[in-house]
Amino acid sequence: MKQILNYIDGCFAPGIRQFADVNPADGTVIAHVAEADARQVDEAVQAARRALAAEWGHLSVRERAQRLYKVADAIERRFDCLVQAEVADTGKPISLASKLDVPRAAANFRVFADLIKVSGLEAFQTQTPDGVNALNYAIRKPLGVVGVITPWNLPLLLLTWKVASALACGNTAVVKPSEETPATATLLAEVMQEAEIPKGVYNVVHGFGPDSAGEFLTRHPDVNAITFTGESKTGAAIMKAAASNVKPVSFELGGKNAAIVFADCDFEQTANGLSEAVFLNTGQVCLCAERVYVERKIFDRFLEALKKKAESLNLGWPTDATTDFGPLISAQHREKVLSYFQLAKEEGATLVAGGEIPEFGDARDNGFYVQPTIYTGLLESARCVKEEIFGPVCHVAPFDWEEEAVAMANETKYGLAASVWTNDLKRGHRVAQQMSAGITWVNCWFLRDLRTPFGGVGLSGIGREGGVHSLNFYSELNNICIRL
Ligand code: NAD
Ligand code: 6OD
Repeated sequence: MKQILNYIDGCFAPGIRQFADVNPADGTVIAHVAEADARQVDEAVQAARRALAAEWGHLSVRERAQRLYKVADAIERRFDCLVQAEVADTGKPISLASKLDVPRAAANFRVFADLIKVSGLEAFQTQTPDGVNALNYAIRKPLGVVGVITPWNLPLLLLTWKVASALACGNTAVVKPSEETPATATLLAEVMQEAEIPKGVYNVVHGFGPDSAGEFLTRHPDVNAITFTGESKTGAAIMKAAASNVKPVSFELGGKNAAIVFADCDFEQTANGLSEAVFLNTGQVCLCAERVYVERKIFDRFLEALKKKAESLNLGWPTDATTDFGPLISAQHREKVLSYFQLAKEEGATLVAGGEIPEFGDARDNGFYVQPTIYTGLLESARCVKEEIFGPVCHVAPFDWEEEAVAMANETKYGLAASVWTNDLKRGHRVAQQMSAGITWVNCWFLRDLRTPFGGVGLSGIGREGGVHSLNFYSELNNICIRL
């Protein structure tokens, strides 16, 4: 059986015990994962500290950028192997992993290598009222050792997005990938070796959250900052753990994202776009729309079109190139999603599509599939409309006025993403600017120039990463003022 090891100080290391890595498409165990204990987490942190002092923290920006380009090149050389590992771990369709996850992993290293080379800060020549001149400028310094904790939905994409920017700023990293999807973090260690990243710069510790590698990392006094993507309540637990050492945190958390569809939209483009926004990655993207508000004039027609799209998705083996919808990540997560299907019934929803476990008559029946699902008829106060489900499911509700749609969309404690679908450009700008969300798309979804800010408001997160916003989180700004 394949072993997935920790990576500490440039060496692959077994753990204190092993846990199973399961393929969500058929429930089979595909690997044994080495679980790190507190001592190994400490070894990883100390290795990262040594690497910081030895070389990485002192490399010139140009040299650091060159190494990160080598990582991007090495990811591309191992493209097929990374795609296969990601598909087996997550159950996502191979077409998605090939188009999104692995290309983005390489792009993350290139973008932050590019950015760090041109991220000069302002310098001001200044003068006091009594005529003393000074030159005032700031420099970036690494924060130190960054703890990176990531979820299972886009494992390599989200991990590299944080690791690339942390390393670009001269930090070293200890990463704790999700226990559900450990493979690509360890494969990235092989990539780092191939790219000659010095030992200790990138370390991987496998395990779980509370009382395991995740918590050991967040509590460790020699970890200087924590960057985390995952559930809002996990963010709250990590914040508490990080508080005792006053560590900076960057949090990308859950969402209950709204889409607003106006009658003047491009109907076909919007139906396609919304089908993607609701069902991509089996609805397991933090940016997926779980609340869809449609102008009453087109409500019935649009609902019918979305239903047709949902029912035409090909629920297949993730490794099949024609599959566009795979399983949920785990039996436990499927239980959660199914409990919301049950709750929707109890809350009085009308089922439009799906709502069941599909039957295949083959080994996929041992996997964790559910059907793409659409509901209508719930009150805005229903739990299914308020709480993040993180599955292939949306509730569609009608609206009559723009102001009403904006108010309903913003009636949430979350605030990660929103989308607005209209051919009226002024309305697009007007509505987008009123959304309580970190990002609002107009007539598109999940598109983003990697230099722009990403993050959420409210329960959806703290801070922004992306472009210079990442560089600001991952560096200490040292302000220097020289009397002239
Ligand atoms: P999760 O919070 O359960 O786990 C995420 C990671 O945190 C895992 O590695 C886990 O082991 C670790 N962890 C759990 N408890 C911990 C603790 N007490 N201390 C330290 N580490 C701990 O999330 P998940 O189920 O893996 O992912 C799904 C969630 O992630 C959804 O809520 C989704 O919206 C969110 N998400 C957000 C974004 C974003 O960019 N905002 C992106 C992807 C996913
Ligand atoms: O676009 C990104 O960079 C990003 N972090 C996407 C997150 C998706 C969440 O599932």
